[in-house]
Amino acid sequence: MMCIRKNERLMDEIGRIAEVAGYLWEKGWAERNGGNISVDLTALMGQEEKDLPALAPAFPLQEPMRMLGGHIFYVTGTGKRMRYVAKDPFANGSLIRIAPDGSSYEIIAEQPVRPTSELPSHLLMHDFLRGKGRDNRVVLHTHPTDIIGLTHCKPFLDSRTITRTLWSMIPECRIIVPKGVGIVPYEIPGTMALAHATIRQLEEHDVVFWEKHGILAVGEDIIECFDAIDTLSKSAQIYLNARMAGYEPEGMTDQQLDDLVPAFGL
Ligand code: 2HA
Ligand code: ZN
Repeated sequence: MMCIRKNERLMDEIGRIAEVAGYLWEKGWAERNGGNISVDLTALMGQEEKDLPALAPAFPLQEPMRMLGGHIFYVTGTGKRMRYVAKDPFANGSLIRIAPDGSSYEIIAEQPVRPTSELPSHLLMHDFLRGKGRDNRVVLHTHPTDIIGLTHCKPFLDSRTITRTLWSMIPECRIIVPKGVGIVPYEIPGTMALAHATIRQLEEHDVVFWEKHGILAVGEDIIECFDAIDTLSKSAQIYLNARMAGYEPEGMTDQQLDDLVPAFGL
């Protein structure tokens, strides 16, 4: 019997997913089943692994994912908790294979765990970024308290304003999130409307804030996606702590921010 656990590179990547799931819980960003992760593992799998039999009948997708035919993803499970994904990623998530025409998916390993309610969003992000020729492998969604808090403040529901504010709290933020953040006005979680509004923001950004809900980051590496969110959260905390202490933080100047561009080759 084919056993994906013998594939070391695959298991290393699953290990990184579990590591990040643990951070999301420790950070307090993953109450109950909050947040979800998907990672494209296709490049790490051999043909026999890619051809594993389905564990359940195929599930149709609301929209065909034409760029994702034959791709295999690890996806956290619907209703599953990050703190348990950290301990047992295969009991709290599964590997899914997209049909060659992109119209459906099958669960192929290790247990028949149904994917996250945000699967439509995740797959649309992967499909969109592949269509743009980007080797996007990771979509990470989580609920950072400080960042969600900022999205309850109208003036911050503007990409330029929130990006400028968060960048100016610490130099690292300008360096680690060089494209700034996009803003998606409130939409019902798990809907295609939310997914489509998000891909419009991914034209220019790798990190998007969902109003009164959370944050979504895309990229090639799950640790780097986590780092981007972590750095934005740090900036948000500095800003909010200053406001709670009764002063408006000064922030770095435009010149100080601009000087980072040549210094770090941004
Ligand atoms: O998985 O975070 O957005 C639960 C959610 C939905
Ligand atoms: Zn969410």
